[in-house]
Amino acid sequence: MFKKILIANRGEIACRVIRACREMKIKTVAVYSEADKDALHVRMADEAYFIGAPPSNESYLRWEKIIETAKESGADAIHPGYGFLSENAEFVRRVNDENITFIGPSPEAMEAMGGKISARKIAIEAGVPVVPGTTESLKSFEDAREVAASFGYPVMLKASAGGGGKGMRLVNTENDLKNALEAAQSEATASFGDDAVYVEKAIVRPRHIEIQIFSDKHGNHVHLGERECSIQRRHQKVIEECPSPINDTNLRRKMGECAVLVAKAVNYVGAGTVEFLVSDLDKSFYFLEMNTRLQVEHPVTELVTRIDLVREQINVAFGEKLSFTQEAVNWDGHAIECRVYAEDPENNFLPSPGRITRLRLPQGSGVRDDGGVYEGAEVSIYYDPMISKLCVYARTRSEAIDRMRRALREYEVGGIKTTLPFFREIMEDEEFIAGKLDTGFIERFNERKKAKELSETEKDMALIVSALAYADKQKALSDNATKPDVKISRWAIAGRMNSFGNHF
Ligand code: MV4
Repeated sequence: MFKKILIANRGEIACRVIRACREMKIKTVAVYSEADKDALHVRMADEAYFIGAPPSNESYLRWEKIIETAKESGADAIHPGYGFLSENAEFVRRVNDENITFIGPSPEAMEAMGGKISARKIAIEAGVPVVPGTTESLKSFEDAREVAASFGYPVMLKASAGGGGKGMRLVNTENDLKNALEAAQSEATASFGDDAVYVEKAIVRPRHIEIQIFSDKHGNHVHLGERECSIQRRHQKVIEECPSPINDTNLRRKMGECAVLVAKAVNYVGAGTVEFLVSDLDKSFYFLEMNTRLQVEHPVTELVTRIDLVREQINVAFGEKLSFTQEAVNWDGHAIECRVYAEDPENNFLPSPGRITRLRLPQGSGVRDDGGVYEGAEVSIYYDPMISKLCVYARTRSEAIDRMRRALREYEVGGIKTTLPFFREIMEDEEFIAGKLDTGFIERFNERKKAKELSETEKDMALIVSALAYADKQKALSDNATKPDVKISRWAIAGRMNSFGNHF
């Protein structure tokens, strides 16, 4: 087995990888920027090396510095986590050139899936359903108009190099096409240095469901079922679950088989995720793209399958066979993840950096919190402001929701604003509870919330009016009566405190 692994990342995922390494008796090497001198991953690793200034491109993206650090520390493998260098094929080649093992797929597989157009071609070739659309970039507005007309509106324009909704435009009518095309192309050029844009038929209110796949270097490919990821804000996932509320054994098997076909087509190695859009009407599904990394939301799959995905990644990268067969994978119970961010939900989710002055983490049965901070730690402005992934696990979805409510109530963060209050509201939301999840969920949730707040204001006003009337009446009575001597017992005060000593 590897003796020492360098983790080319920070935050919760660096801590997650260090934990797996420790269980496997593998030494760990952290790297850190100026902003992360006191970060949790630095404290947890066996060794830590300074690699540069706070901005990512001066530290966590400096592949030459990272490879040099791996050599200096004697690491025999590099785990990239997610983000940063995790899907950079050139980095993988440089790592391999130094006889260091990159924990992940080959650079060829990464490149094949890196472009959406290339990924669509591979999926079609493999016999996997893709969203109806083109497999060539648009050459002109005329070209776009003909193609869009042939699929019928609404259509989606998507940048081939795109991700995170960048370079993506929904087009409802031909009148909007010209502006949308120009906007998508210029956004794609600015973000990715590649103006290739293609057309897909727009699926109305789809679910976003992904399949976890795993492959070893011996040609074994398996799937670990789905994750429901429909709840997104600005193309960032906020809540994920396993299983999907619309899951059934047949759909899971069919989607899983398709995901494995895609993995086979690129000789995939390691952990990967195949994303699909799913229509609620007939449960038809369409390949969207493949992510060639470990994903943020991997813990919900781990909780339901009880397979440690990071341990498996390390084993497979070392050349071992998968530790399980497809038949041995079984799914039990229900897991939900909330991504806790240092953002202010009452202020349009503005980042809320600063020192965490108080941190109380939820504990107890069925709770897993993958965090990257501690009480006293500083959340900086330089990186993604996710501070932890709160996951719960229970027998059923309904019990998992109860447990998530309880865990969210225990979770206290002081000094910075977090998205915890937002999750507390979602866990009470009727559509969430009913499992009616699709890409329009957050928008509808916000509308329901606004409507509810309006009716609350009306109730408050009615309450004020009746209180004033009551006060008038009391005053008239007290004019010829003596004031009673009211004593509030200590028991009554204690009864008005919640379990953490705070007044209601
Ligand atoms: C789509 C779509 C509808 N039709 N593609 C792709 C990347 C993801 N961030 C958003 N994507 C979408 N692609 C077609 N052909 C709708 C979305 C979409 C979406 C998907 C999942 C969760 C939330 C979403 C919010 C807006 C749009």
